[in-house]
Amino acid sequence: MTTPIRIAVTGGAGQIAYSLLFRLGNGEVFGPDQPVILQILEITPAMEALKGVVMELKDSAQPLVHDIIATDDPNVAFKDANWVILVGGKPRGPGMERADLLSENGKIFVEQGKAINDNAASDVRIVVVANPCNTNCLVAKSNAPDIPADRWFAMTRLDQNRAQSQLADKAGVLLKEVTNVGIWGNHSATQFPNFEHAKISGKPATEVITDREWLEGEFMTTVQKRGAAIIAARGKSSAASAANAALDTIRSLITPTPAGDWFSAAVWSNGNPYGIADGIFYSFPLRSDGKGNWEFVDGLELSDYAKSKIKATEEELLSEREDVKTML
Ligand code: NAX
Repeated sequence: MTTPIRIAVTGGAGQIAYSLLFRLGNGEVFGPDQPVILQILEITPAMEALKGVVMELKDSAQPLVHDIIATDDPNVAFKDANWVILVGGKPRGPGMERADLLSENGKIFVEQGKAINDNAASDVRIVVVANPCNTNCLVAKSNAPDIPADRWFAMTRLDQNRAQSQLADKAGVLLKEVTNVGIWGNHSATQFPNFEHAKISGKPATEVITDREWLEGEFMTTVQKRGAAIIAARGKSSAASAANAALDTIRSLITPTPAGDWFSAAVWSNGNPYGIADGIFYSFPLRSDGKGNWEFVDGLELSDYAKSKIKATEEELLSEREDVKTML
């Protein structure tokens, strides 16, 4: 029998986890023959709610789920974990400044980075979803000195999926016709959803959608501010689409990237070919060999417009790093 893989998920009683947990054990990501053990972390006050989620997971009777561990101890949750999906965090409260949000979440990621370092499996890979995800990832990675830098990812896949969908709608084509969408920088309103290298049916997107004003205007702001638009419409932040993007991120890392295409995640910036500063988690277009190795997509020529965008989001990440420097 195939040995189960252990997947740790934090924020297990939250809304993203409520979509995510039920799809980790149904075979769609790791395959129909790969059993999983779910190791779910919550804070102590949410353990009762987590109990209910565990009951529902059991009631889903997914044959690939070999065990479910629910705990409020990070050392238990991350024990021997092959994948860690960090979803749990503190939301921005009323009157909270960005620096407060960074520092409140930073404390969580110091502790969790250490616990991952001390407990996870030697092949562990970590995807950070909780916001501000790029800088949370930086804090956790900085507190996990034994884990190689290339195992850490902050999620910008939801932005990529949003951008792909906007381009497909505008061009009136099926989603699969839109490729080479890359998200650059921070998962925030400064991100650059790069339409200049995107393709639609194999042609440059800018040749298919000739309305440059729409691309630089409505397209960009729709992607950058989609999170707020969903809150305004639904009264709650995006959850199912965020869980879906986390699964897409993992799938992209464990399957070879189709020839000529790429996907996005924020990764350790050292060694990037675009002159972005070292020592931050910055989203780039990436390719994976499907065996756990990824590389930067090299050689993309950036226009002056693109250069100004990728710089602005780099500056924001450098300033976020400044805000958490005591935790690194
Ligand atoms: P919820 O508030 O529904 O759930 C978060 C859960 O995390 C809560 O149950 C809370 O008790 C738990 N938690 C808090 N501190 C914890 C800790 N130290 N250890 C373990 N669990 C802890 O939020 P949800 O809607 O699920 O969103 C989770 C995170 O994803 C938020 O930070 C959110 O901002 C972020 N998002 C990131 C996105 C991305 O694209 N990267 C998009 C969606 C989402 O906004």
